[in-house]
Amino acid sequence: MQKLQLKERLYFIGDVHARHSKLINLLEVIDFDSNNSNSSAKNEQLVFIGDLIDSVPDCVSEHLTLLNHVESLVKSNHAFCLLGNHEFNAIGWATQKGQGNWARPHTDNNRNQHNAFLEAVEEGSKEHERWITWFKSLPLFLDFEAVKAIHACWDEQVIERIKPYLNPDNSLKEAHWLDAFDETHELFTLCETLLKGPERQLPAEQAFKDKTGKIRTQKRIEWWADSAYKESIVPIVIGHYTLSGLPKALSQKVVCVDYNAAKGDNPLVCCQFELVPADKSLLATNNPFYYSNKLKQMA
Ligand SMILES: [Mn+2]
Repeated sequence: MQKLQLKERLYFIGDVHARHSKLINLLEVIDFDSNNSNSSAKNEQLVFIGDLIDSVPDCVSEHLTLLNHVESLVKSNHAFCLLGNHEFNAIGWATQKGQGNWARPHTDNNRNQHNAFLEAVEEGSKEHERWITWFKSLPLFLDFEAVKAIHACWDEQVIERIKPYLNPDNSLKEAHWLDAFDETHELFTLCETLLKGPERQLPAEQAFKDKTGKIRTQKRIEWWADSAYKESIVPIVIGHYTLSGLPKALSQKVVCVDYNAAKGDNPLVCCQFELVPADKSLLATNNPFYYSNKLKQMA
């Protein structure tokens, strides 16, 4: 993996799901102003945990301002941004595999998962292409040595196995995007585990409908509490699991920063980590959370 240009402190920001106004508000709360050299931003960096985009119709207008903002923060080394399953799926939707076939099938359900993004960029436009190209450049995981980050699941064996498919910056090599959506290719399962989390097969009578109406025959595993996953030496930060209530660590070593900012006036959450001085005994449970003020519902 290529060497990261790090500062002293990191803020891991949960799944934004196109809520740009909540991000603006959160950056005020932590006094992070990349344009002001007196702001604490000079010693700090943000880590977006993935899932910048969403389907909610009332956030169409926030997609482009959010994407432009995050891209410029990444370019200026004020931030890192991980690939989330929503960006991953959007890439598959926009990737053609020969004659009218798409890496991710153009079903209504697959469209509905990111139709606000498609509407915001205008599907098939140059703007659409530009953001798909940027999504493809995002890393699948980041190792900051004192702390690690990934969208859904840090699985050491899967990470070792996926490395040959990755560029030095941990983005997927251009030649392998079709394989990532091919269920018969090992890359499909590797990506599913890292970006969507491991699942287990349910008995037929326990199948359920998810929030999009799709019948699910598999259930997400709480991998951080599963003995099959060896406890990491350093803390791991994830998003993806849409928690509720007051932010707290999932375990001694795993923090999730996704508190469902997509919905209503739920806050956008971030968690702070100190890199200097690097504390090797760092426990995830010691790190403070910050969250955007609850926004008044716009009439
Ligand atoms: Mn997700």
